[in-house]
Amino acid sequence: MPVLSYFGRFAFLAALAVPAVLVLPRAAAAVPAKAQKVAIDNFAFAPQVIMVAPGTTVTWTNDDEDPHTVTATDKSFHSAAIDTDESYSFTFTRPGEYAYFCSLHPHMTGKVIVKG
Ligand SMILES: [Cu+2]
Repeated sequence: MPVLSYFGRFAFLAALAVPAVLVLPRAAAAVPAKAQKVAIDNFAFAPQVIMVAPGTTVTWTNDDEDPHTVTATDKSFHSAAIDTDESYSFTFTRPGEYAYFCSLHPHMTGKVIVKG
């Protein structure tokens, strides 16, 4: 029967297409993995200000001989003391400006700007 065969083909294609339509927007909305590095060197964060996309994981690595921390001014993130050659990571999901400092040396300041 040509009509059934046509319908059968349509149903088969529709069965393939519907899941694709349901899945694709979710895949497109998923935040791709992003990473950004900040060095802690000579009692300073370098670069001092960075701009990242939402979903970015920022990793601070201490290149100094002294321990440092990465402490958000609004307390939204806070590392423990980071020793020489150790690192701390935080993933920024929400747009905004995140000022931070080193709680051991408060004159050390930096900022992460998360922009969508
Ligand atoms: Cu410090």
